[in-house]
Amino acid sequence: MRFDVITLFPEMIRAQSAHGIQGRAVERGLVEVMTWNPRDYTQDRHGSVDDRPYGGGPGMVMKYEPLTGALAAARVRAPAGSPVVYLSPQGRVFDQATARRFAGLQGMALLAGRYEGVDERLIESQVDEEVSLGDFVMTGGELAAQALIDATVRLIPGVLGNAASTEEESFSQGLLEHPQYTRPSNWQGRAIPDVLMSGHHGEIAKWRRAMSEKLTQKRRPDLWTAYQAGRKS
Ligand code: 4FN
Repeated sequence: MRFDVITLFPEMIRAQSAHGIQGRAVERGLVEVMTWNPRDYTQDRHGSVDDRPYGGGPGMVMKYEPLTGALAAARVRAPAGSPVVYLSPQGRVFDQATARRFAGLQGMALLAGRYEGVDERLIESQVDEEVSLGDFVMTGGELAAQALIDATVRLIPGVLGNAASTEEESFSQGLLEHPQYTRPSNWQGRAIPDVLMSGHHGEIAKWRRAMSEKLTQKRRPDLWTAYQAGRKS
């Protein structure tokens, strides 16, 4: 899968595709991440990527021309059918189902904003979908793009060593994870639950399931409600 990211800070995007599971996926040719900087597509002598908002007010707005230039260049390289996704607080909140949908694509272009955002006409004419990371104020869309890429890449077949680990984990089924423990079995007087030492795989699975359900009910009643609704259908 290929990601084309339009950003004024390409180093931010490159940093994460150089490390960990994403780094290995890139090395193995399963994932390609390319950045396009609007700064390289400026029209005026000063190379400005932002300008004052019509109607006045604080802050600056990302200019249409440098963005459309960067997007046009990205589109030449992007696989056919790649949607243009704008990371923005106006978008639908990103979730695991959306990550799954994106992981089925050949490619996608991600637009990360800065300042107060981008000229609305660019969104109307060039953006296929808006996606938000959540309800908080950020200074740029890069971190949201990184989060989207991270969650999507690990779902691409072959990226994680063990195919089971992607969808077997509780969260993929809509539940929180049960508590995890590793050695030593007794740490400063704190022992681990006996069942985990029993070697009884059926009992361990039952305990983990029960813990996942209890934790989800208590901490995330919204997830619990959605999980129960999903089970019935
Ligand atoms: N943020 C809100 C209301 C009004 C503005 C913002 C805000 C960065 C380019 C957008 C923020 C949050 C989640 C992108 C927030 C996200 C952004 C995101 C984002 C610079 C313009 C801006 C939601 C609090 C009501 C700045 C809330 N997911 N504007 O943050 O890009 O993707």
